[in-house]
Amino acid sequence: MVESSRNTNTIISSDRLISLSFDSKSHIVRNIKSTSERPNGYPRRAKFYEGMPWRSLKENGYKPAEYTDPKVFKKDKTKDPNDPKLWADPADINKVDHPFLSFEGILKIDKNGRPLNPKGPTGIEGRGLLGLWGANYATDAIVTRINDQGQLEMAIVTRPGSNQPATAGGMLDRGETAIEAAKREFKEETTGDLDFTNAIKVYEGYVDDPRNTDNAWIETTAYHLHLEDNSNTELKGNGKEGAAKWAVVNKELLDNLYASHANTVKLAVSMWQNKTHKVVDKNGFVR
Ligand code: RP5
Repeated sequence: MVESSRNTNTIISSDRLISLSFDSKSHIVRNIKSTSERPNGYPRRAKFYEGMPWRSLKENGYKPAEYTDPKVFKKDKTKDPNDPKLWADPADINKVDHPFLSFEGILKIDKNGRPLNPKGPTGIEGRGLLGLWGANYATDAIVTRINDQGQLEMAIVTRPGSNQPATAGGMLDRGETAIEAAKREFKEETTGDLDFTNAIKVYEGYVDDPRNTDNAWIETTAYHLHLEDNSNTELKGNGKEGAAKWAVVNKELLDNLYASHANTVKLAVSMWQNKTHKVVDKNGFVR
């Protein structure tokens, strides 16, 4: 690796990849993509008054369309509780066999017994493409290394359909812990078989995912694993998630990452900088 002759003190704040004002406590995830984007098949998202409490929305003209994808009904786990290939809740909210919990705190429940999105309305009711009423738990594996040019790189996959770059990740299988799922999903999506024992949990909470609805949304546990510098871990796509590859962690990548992955990657880099006393600049160079 080329020894960087750059001196950490010479990096001016505007050159930093992670601004000095970014802080895990002050940086919260809001509904932006969950109210402005929608996957194929979703109806248009209804408009609503920002900041209006749930109880006042419908009397003030909020008319969200009801939508649950047909494949969610097909995957209703009450059809055969022992079939691991069935992952969705029943359509009848009163037959749901789990409490409505969230990393974001106590959830509001509407008059029909449906859990309400902790970040507010999304313009669509029902579950969309998500199987569970309420939080659908996922995991994200942020794996980084420093390349021969002295730049921070991370393993990325491309989302089917949108082709957006994303961290490797996925939904938790029944009975699986988040760290187990992170290792499994990373291997499934990149073929990289890594030891996540030393991975650091950098985020646990809501994801601003275009699939979210008023009654179903994604919450993730994101881990950061930094490999020894210029690790030669090879990455190969598995066809489903498209090409898996190493990409320099620069401003352009962060601006294009799927859902709120930019938030979790910024948290990971911010914590890594604090631990290593190094700074990543906008072009990904580590100083
Ligand atoms: C995002 O969707 C999560 O952060 C995670 O990366 C991903 C899980 O959904 P699938 O990859 O299983 O579609 O919200």
